Amino acid sequence: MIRTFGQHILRKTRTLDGLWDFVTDPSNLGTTEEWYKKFPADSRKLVVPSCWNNELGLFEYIGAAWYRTYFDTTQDSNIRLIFEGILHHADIYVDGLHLGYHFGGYTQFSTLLPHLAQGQHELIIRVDSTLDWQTLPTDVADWYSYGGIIRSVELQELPDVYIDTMKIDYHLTGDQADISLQVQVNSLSNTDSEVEVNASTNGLVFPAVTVQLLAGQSTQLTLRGTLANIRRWDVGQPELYTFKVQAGEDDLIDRTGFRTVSVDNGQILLNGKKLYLQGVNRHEEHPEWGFAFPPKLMLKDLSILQDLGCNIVRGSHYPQSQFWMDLLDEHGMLLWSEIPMWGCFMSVETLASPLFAERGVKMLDEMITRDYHHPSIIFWGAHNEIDTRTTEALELTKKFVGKIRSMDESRLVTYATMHPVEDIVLSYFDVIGINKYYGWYEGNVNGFRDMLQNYYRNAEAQGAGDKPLIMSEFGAAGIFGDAGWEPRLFSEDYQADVVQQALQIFREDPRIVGTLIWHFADIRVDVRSDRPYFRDRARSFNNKGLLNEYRKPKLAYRIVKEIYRSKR
Ligand code: ADA
Repeated sequence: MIRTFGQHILRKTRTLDGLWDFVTDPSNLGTTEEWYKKFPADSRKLVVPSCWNNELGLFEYIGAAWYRTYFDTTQDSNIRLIFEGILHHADIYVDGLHLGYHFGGYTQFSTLLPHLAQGQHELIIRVDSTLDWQTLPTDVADWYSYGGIIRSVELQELPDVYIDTMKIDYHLTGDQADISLQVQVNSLSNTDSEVEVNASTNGLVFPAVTVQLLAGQSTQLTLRGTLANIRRWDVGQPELYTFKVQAGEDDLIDRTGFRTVSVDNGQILLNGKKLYLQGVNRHEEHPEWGFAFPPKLMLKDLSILQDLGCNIVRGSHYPQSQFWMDLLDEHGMLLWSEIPMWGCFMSVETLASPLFAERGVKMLDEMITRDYHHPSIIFWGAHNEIDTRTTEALELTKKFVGKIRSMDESRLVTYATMHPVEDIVLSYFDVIGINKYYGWYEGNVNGFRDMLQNYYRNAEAQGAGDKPLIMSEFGAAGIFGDAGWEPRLFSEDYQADVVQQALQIFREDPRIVGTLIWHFADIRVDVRSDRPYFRDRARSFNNKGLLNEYRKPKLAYRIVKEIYRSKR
C-alpha cells in the first residue's frame, strides 16, 4: 500500500508485494557469476516489503542479497515498475537483463519496460545494504543498519500515450487560488498521436488541451485555472483538493492543500498567522518491522502524536513513506522532511567528497519531486549535525540549499546544527534548528541558557539574528519501567526531569518558535561488538523515546503531554 488513496482509475496497477525468493550473497558472487544459479530450489522466502534483519539468522547481516518474483502480462504491454524504497543499493533485472541501478534507501525510483511481450516475466533485484564513508547515511549512524525492500513494489500497465508527471503550483490571493498544472505526456507509440488532456479539481474544470505527439516523443503542457472561495489547509484543518488529469486512455490523481508558509521578524507564519511548533522527532522504525513500517501502526503513531498535543513531527532522518505523509495531510499535522545526512561522526573528507555531494543532491531531487504536493511539509531539511564550523560544510550547504530552492520556493529551508555558537552556515537558511543535550551529554539543563545567549551573539554577528529558531533536538535516555524515588541517570524520572526543565527554558524564550523533543519512541541502534560507536546505548536501543519501542508511554510522555497541552 503506497498511498492512502488511489492514483489511477483508468491505468491498471497492482502491487507485487508478497512472498519473494530470497538468498544472501555474503561473498558478493553475484557480480561475477550468473545470479540465478544462486537461488536454490528450496530458496528461502521473504515478505516484500520487509527488512531482512528482522528475520531469524539475519539480524546482523549487512551486505548483498538477491530477491526474485514473477509477474504475468496478458498481452504485449508497456510496464512500469515502481520501487518505493530499497535499502540501499538496488540493481534491477527483468528476464535476465540488467535494467538499472539506484542508490538511496528512502526514495522512489522506477523502471520502464516498453512493449513487453505477453507471458510470465522474472524480476530479480540485487539489494546491497553496505554503507561506507561516501553514502547517505554513512556507515556510522545512530539507527539500525537495516537492509531489504522496505516499501511496496508496484506494477503499472501504461497505454502507448501516458501521463508521466503532474506538478501542481498555485498562488493565493485571499481566498482565491491561481493554479497551474504542469503535465508531462510521453509516447511509447511507433506512430504519431493526438490526445486530449483534461483536468479538474473540486469546483474547477481546466480548459481541455489537445496535444500532438510525435512517435516516441514527450511533451510538457501547462493548464491554468482560478478557484474562488478556497478553504485553506492549516494545522488541525486538513482541507485537501484532489486533482485529476486524463490524457487519452490514461489518468493520474494527486492531492494538495492550499496554504502559505513564510517567515517574518523571527517568526514562522502559516497562512499569515504566527505558528508555535510543538513536536517530536520520529524514526519510521519498529523492532519487528524495522523500516518496513506498516500502515496500521502509522495511524496509531499519528493518534499518539495528536494525544501528546503535537502540531509537527520531524521525519528524522530520511524521507518517510508516502502513506505517512498522506495521513499527516489528512489530519492537519506538519512535517519537517530531510535526507539521511546524519553527521556527528562524519569526517570532513566525506563533506568534501564529490560522490557524496552528488548522491545528496540526487536524494534531494527525488524527495522534493515525490513529495512536492504534501501541504503537511513545511520544512525541507538539508542536513543534520555536520561540522558546520568548516568550509567543507559551507560549500556543501550552498549546493544543497541551492538545489532545494531551485525546486521549491513555497517552503522553508532548515537544518539541525550541533555547533550553534561557532556555526558559519546560518545565513543560508530560513529557519535554524539547534540540537543540544544539556542534562545528558553535557552539563546540566541550565547549560541551555548560556548556549542560547552565545548562539544569539553568533547569529547577530553573521547577520542571521532574525532567523526563527527551533530547538530541533534535546532529551535524555530513560529505560522504560525504570522508575523510582530518585531521578537516577537512565531512569524514567531523570528523563522526565530533563525534558520538563528544558521545555520550561525554551517556552520562556521569546526567540524560540518551536521544540522538537528527541525522541518519539525508542529505536534500535547499530551497536556492534567490533566497533566503538554507541556503546552507551543500553539494550542496543536509543532510549530517549517518550515511548518505548512498542509505543508504551514513559513518565516523560505524560509530562510533555501536560506541557504541550497547556498555554505558553
Ligand atoms: C543527535 C542525532 C540523533 C541522535 C541523538 C542522540 O542529535 O541527530 O539522531 O543520535 O543525537 O540520541 O544522541
